[in-house]
Amino acid sequence: MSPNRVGILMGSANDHGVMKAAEDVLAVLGVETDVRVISAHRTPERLVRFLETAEQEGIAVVICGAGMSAHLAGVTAAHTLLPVLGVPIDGSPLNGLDALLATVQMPGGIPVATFGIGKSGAKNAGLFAAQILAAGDPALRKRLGEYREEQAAKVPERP
Ligand code: RP5
Repeated sequence: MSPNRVGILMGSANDHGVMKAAEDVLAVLGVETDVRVISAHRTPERLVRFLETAEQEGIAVVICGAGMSAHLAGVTAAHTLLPVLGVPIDGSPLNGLDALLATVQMPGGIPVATFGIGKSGAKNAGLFAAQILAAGDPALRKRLGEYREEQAAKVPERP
């Protein structure tokens, strides 16, 4: 098991369609993930149990995706010193604006790094988690550089 794993938590199995974007980009970069459905309000004990052993299990960064009055990232951050990245899910009648505000507006003292609403936010959270890990992993840093180069090569010069 790698000591540099990323925990990907989501409040509902219904969030997986969005959070898979984080899982997929981390797989491309060769970063191991531990993907769980954990709700801050429906399964609060499951969250505490996961965080109690997360560091021993090699989790170095946690990405949390949740919709509506999304408090998963904030409650996770309250229980760990690991960096927590929050992804607001766009599955509500307010199209994720509710989750964005709930995730980004953490009171001072318990930070959550908040990403954009939906799939692009999940993808960027995955990339950002890899960039955090790359600070201590030169091979991953190289793969991230190659990923950027491949991405640039796919952009046409003209429409
Ligand atoms: C949040 O409530 C979840 O993250 C999900 O986005 C939203 C609705 O959950 P479901 O009713 O679809 O399970 O806890």
